[in-house]
Amino acid sequence: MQRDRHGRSNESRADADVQLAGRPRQRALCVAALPDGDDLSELRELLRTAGVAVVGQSVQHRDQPHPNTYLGPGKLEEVKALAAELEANVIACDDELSPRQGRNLESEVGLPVIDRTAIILDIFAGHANSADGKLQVELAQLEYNLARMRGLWTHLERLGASASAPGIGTRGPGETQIETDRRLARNRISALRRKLAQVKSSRAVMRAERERAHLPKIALAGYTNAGKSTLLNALTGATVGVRDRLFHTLDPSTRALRLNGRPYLLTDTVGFIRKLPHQLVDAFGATLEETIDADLILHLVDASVPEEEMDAMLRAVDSVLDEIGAGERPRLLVLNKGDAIDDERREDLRLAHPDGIVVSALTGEGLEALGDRIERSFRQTLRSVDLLLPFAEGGRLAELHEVAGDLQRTDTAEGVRVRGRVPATVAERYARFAVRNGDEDGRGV
Ligand SMILES: Nc1nc2c(ncn2[C@@H]2O[C@H](COP(=O)(O)OP(=O)(O)OP(=O)(O)O)[C@@H](O)[C@H]2O)c(=O)[nH]1
Ligand SMILES: [Mg+2]
Repeated sequence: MQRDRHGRSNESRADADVQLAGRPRQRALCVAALPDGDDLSELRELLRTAGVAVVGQSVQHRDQPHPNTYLGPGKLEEVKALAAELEANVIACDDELSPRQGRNLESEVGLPVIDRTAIILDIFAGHANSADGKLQVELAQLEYNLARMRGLWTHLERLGASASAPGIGTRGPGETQIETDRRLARNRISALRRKLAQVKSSRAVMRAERERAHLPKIALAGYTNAGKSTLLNALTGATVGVRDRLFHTLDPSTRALRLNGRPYLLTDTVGFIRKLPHQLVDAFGATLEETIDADLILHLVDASVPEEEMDAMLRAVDSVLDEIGAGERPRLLVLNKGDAIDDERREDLRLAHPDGIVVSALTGEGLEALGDRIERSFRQTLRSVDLLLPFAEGGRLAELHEVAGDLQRTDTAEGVRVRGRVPATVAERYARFAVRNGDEDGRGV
């Protein structure tokens, strides 16, 4: 089967095209203001995922986008002509546009403009399945739209103010409508925030239940389409949906994972992207908490793409992890799609990322080694614990046995005294049963 550099097969692309057939086609001309280069492949991929056809692209090299029109005046003329020639009916911009830039660009080129954030929000809206996911997307979309309404409103306000004296009759007729819309949007935003807060607390309950199982938690994080869901399936035998499209997974799913008989919990969640709209990071806070909470983060990256592209993806994920407060969590770099790279690239990867581990979630290559690395990283944190489990907590003993392997147990009058070595995170969760702190006992035996 032929694959392109994204490891995508021709067949799966054909599938996507078949699915799109029958839908009214938007024909987009992609534009971007970049310091250098002209790679808009990701924007094209986003549009493909959103079901929009791409008819061409135009890049202007500038250090910063034009503050009023995004592109400079000369370039705007060129884009207008190109759009007419290619029969584009929409302009797609690779950055989030300020409300003003969006408005001006539309009127200069005479076509509707969609920016990167709107495209990503649209994809999220199409992929959200669960009730939570839908709420989160709606919130992000409303916030995006509210900012644009405000832009329009200030614009009209300025028109009104230009009349002789402000007062009754100077307010544009559109303004009151917009104020109403804004008020409705704000009310809806507050309602959504309240609902999401409930979701968050019920998630916290679920998490607390899982924590009662005291299992070490691992989260998959990575750029969208890196293969996170494929890896979850390969490691746990789960059947989480996998598709060659961006942002296929929006809802977290957690599965039990066993490595050499020891149990862990593995969570797959929403993918990251460069310039991830902050509205989404905000709205998906509850979902992303699964990542923040993990004892170990597997940072998965598609290693089959060129080095610079891979670096950009690694950096994008790092910055989102920082932003959500997971920057300091222990991390393991997993270089996926090893089946799609040649020996030379493999060697380059080994030199550039000595700590990384090459795997293929598709063929299973490297998964055993990955399992060993996961185990090792937990083993490095092993701490001695000396616990007294009251008889009423007898069920925990079995859990502890699973996580710890060797346990010394003695029955006493108050309960079962247990000594053994467990990963630091597990030790913390059992701290309240501690007879003596593991640290006093001496680490690293
Ligand atoms: N060649 C190759 N393709 C892979 C591998 N792992 C995943 N893929 C493909 O990459 C695409 C994306 O895989 P997913 O598992 O859906 O990726 P994801 O990271 O969960 O993506 P999102 O949920 O969209 O963030 C699919 O077409 C997979 O078949 C791999 O090891 N090798
Ligand atoms: Mg996925």
